[in-house]
Amino acid sequence: MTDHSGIPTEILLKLYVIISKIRRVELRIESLYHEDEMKTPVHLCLGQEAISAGVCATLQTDDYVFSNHRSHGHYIAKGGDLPAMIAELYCKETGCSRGRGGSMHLVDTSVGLLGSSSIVGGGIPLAVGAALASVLRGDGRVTVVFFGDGASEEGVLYESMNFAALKKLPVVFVCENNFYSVCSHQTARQANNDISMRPRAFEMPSSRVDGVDVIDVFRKTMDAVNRTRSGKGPSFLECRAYRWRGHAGAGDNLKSQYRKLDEWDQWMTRDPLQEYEKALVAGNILTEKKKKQITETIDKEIDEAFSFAQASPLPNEKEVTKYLYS
Ligand SMILES: Cc1ncc(C[n+]2csc(CCOP(=O)(O)OP(=O)(O)O)c2C)c(N)n1
Ligand SMILES: [Mg+2]
Repeated sequence: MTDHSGIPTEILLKLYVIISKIRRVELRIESLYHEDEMKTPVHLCLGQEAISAGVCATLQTDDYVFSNHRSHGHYIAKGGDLPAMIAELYCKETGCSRGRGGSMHLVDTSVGLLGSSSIVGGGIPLAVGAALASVLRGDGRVTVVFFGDGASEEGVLYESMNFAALKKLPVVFVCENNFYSVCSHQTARQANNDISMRPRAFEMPSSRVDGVDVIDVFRKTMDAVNRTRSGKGPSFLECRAYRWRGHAGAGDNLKSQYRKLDEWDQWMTRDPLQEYEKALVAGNILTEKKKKQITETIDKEIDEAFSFAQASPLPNEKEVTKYLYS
């Protein structure tokens, strides 16, 4: 684990709270999903929590984030309203997209989360557009876009990187490389699997990040965000971590045999939450008492969010097309 010295205790604890919160929300969704009351596909980000937490902790509330189908961690880390997120999963009128979007279309403009897209790669050009708007308005905001290794195969990424580099736009491209696009391993899809190398064709700074290590994520994103905020143009981060569950829905899909078991075993030795917890305890930043307190507070928040969602009304049948763009 990367050394955390020099990072204020308040930030270190905030990172811990966010990783724990994402973990516990995802586990709760997973445990209730079989009830079939959440009428939405879900793409859990278990195993990838440190990326959302480390990236978003470098941003200000009014900085922009664009997310993808695996959106829960991004939403929570950017400070999105939890009851509204859970209500969206239950497709309720009180959801953050009024129950019309479900898990893949989370949005909370009050904290700069301008949208999530189920179109693989769909958020990338939107993020570049938002960054261009920030330059034209002179608002000093930074935009971050999260996308997967599968999205890195879409042509739109290369058009977008070129334009962002040309115009020195304040955008940070964050590729979450979990090695799979649905059930296809990266090596079965990409001629060169070093994604971090590709932005260099546009003379864009790019780093490989250990996406299990929240401090590595935090430090490298901080460099990229500071650089872009000072007008020096975009950066690219390839954050490597492992998707613990199947592509969509609850549970793992080891039985479908598209993963190699030794690969799985190796990644299961690396838990972003446990590794960080161990480092904080060793650094006397986290005590058992504090840990218990954090966990209890999060669980209470989750209980309330689910109760709110379950008790909320569904959209009125006559209004299902309201708020939809056509
Ligand atoms: C343009 C487009 N192509 C294909 C799909 C179907 N699809 C949904 S998710 C997904 C995998 C994306 O993989 P990756 O970008 O690595 O994200 P991950 O699911 O691993 O987080 C695919 C192919 C889609 N939604 N949009
Ligand atoms: Mg992937």
